[in-house]
Amino acid sequence: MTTTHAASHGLRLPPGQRAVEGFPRFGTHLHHPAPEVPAHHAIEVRGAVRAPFSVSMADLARLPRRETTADFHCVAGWSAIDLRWEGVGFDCFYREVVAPALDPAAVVTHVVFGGLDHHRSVVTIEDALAGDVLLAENLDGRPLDSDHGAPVRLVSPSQYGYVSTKHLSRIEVRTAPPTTSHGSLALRLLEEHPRSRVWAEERHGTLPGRWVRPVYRWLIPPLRALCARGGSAPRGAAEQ
Ligand SMILES: Nc1nc2c(c(=O)[nH]1)N[C@H]1C(S)=C(S)[C@@H](COP(=O)(O)O)O[C@H]1N2
Ligand SMILES: [Mo]
Repeated sequence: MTTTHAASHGLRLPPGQRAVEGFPRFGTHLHHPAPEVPAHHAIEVRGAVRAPFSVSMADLARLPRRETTADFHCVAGWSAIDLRWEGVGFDCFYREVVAPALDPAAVVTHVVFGGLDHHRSVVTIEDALAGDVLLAENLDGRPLDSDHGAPVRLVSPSQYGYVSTKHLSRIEVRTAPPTTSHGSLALRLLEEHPRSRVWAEERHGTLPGRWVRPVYRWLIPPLRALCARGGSAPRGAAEQ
């Protein structure tokens, strides 16, 4: 199945986004080089399941494949155009692998996706099961490199980039949202929206998306500088 999000009409980009050349490495953990991938990488499934279990890359390879061509939108305001992802649809993974293992009494409301670098994203079950959400292993016909989330990442093109956890190593199914402690002022300023849908400009938990646009945009150059120091060669024109 192929899903194409790239609208051919004039309203191609969601509000407040600007296209960049190429696809920069970006994120919340840029001060570190991309994590080493263990030789036998596996995704741990835990939470509202009868017992936690691991899904190896070989297990994943046995599920039906799906391709999604979509633009990728970072909350800081850059968009990478026309990326072709290939992997396993998260709805299929959920139906085939997670659902049979669920605690029978559990009513799942949220899924938490965790990465090897401890980045994590919280997604409502409705958003996680949308048809364009993938556990992606390939980008533009090649296996993911470490910049973009080797060996497997979440890709949720309708939500801001921080949802798309790279180096995916943990999937936690939950019956309530996790409680996040926004202790410091800095964390409160960058409060995530519970849905994070790009076309609704849900950039922030409490403030209107268009208000926080300029603040997030200022963050791009310092974050890119961190990326360069993190040991990974920056490529493409990331700066606005
Ligand atoms: N594991 C992990 N996943 C992550 C991040 C991160 O720092 N670590 N950053 C997020 C953010 S904010 C963005 S915009 C995208 C960037 O993806 P890219 O580096 O492939 O461009 O990854 C998201 N997923
Ligand atoms: Mo981002």
